[in-house]
Amino acid sequence: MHGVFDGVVDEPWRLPSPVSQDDLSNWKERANRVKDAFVTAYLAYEQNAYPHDELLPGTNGHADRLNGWGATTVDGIDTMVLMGLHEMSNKTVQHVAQLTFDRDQSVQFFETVIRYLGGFLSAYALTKNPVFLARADDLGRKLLPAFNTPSGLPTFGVNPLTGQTRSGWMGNVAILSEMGSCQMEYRYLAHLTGRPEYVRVVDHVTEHMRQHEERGGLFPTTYDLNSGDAKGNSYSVGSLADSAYEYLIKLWLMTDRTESKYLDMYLKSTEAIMNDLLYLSPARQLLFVTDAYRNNMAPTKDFQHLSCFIAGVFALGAVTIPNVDPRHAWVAEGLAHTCWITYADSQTGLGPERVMFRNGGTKWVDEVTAWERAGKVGGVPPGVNQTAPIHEGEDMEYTPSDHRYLLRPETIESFYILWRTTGDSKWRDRGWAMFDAIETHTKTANAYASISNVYNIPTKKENDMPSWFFAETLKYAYLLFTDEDLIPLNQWVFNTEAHPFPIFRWSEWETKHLDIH
Ligand code: DMJ
Repeated sequence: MHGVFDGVVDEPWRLPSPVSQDDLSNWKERANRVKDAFVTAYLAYEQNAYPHDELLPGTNGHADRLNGWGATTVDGIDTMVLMGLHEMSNKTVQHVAQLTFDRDQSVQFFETVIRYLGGFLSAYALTKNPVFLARADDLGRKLLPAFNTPSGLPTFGVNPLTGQTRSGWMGNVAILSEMGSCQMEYRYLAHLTGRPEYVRVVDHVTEHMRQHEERGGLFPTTYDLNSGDAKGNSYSVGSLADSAYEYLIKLWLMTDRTESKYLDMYLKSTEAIMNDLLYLSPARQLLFVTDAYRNNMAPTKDFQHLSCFIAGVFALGAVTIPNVDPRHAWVAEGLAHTCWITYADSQTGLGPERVMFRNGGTKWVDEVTAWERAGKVGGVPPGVNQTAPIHEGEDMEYTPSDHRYLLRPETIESFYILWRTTGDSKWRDRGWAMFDAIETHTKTANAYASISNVYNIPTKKENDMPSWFFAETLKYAYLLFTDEDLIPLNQWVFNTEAHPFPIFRWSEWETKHLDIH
């Protein structure tokens, strides 16, 4: 089994064999509980909200914040397939087949790419039903006008019928997470269709990012759509930024580790993240990732649930990058632990949307370097300890600044990747505690709902059940508990909405025709 402190890369990957036979029935049962949760929630959506985007679980109403194309259905198809819910997934084919995109409406480019395009592509990859590919190709083409800007960076919104673009709430800028999270989808689509324009538009964006690396590998969070100049005031791996970093390593993995430019960018980025954005809390030695101001690199000390995905990204790099610095595995372990602590410290066992660390805090890179120089006393790097959750009256060292739990996936996502790449069963156990808390504290009469405060019991339910609950949270929980390795990480790579795409290699013809370089 691959130990997290080995810093060894296996060729081919040596992924752990899951669990001992003794545990089998227990975990199978747990996986089935997740499947039951999916079925319950989806049926409630189907009965009360289909074909709209999302169920409003408090009123049994519906919301159409994601184009009104049935986001919950499309986001959920691959989860249905993986859970073996074939009757349910077969029913979605008809829904997808009748979707047309010649609609005079403005849609959000990023959300449409990661949820709908990503959903169609993974549904196609898993079922080989050509309906999904046809819709993906149609949608991919209709969204292309988003790139018709002087800088070539995509706009916030685009009208799939007229090609008219529109700016979003931040004005005439491209947001880092949005411009950096369309490359996997369009490149895989180009592989399936042979259309060079798909590669051309997204490779231009990645190249733009490469030319705007700062501090060795960080990217500012916004860019002027006309000049392409960086405008953002901060660096972050959370809101406005997150998946742009995730896609660097995933682009390298998706084409079977053949395109080293993505690995180079990823290694530079992670080095810069480790140097500039990682901090340690003084007492509990909790490793956390925070934003820093671009002008003086002062940390905001803000720690977001959204940022918890990056523990899984570091874990993936730790087992796939040849001779990678062992710090990558330590960061994965330490950050995932802190994400867990924010869950385990709370009354509900669910993690808040945001917390603010207090009382100073030191840069992790300085502490770890000092620890190494001093002869690695104790054998465990700073921030990689396994601190227990807090007891009544003790200081958490952070103040919750947004108390909600929005059924988000990032923490369980990282646990799943850590479980599959390290074989350490604590990630599974913690994931189970998390799912148990979801069952106990987010369940409504017939579905599940975001909650307004993870520190108050009984919980107040919000009238909201996001489609990512179906695409990501329940999928990662199921994959974490099921013994069968349904999506081996050396054959598949997940987009940022947890839609798995197969790892492939460009053929010689594709390299020329699609101008892969
Ligand atoms: C999802 O839509 C995606 O994971 C995205 O990258 C970030 N936000 C949500 C889930 O929290």
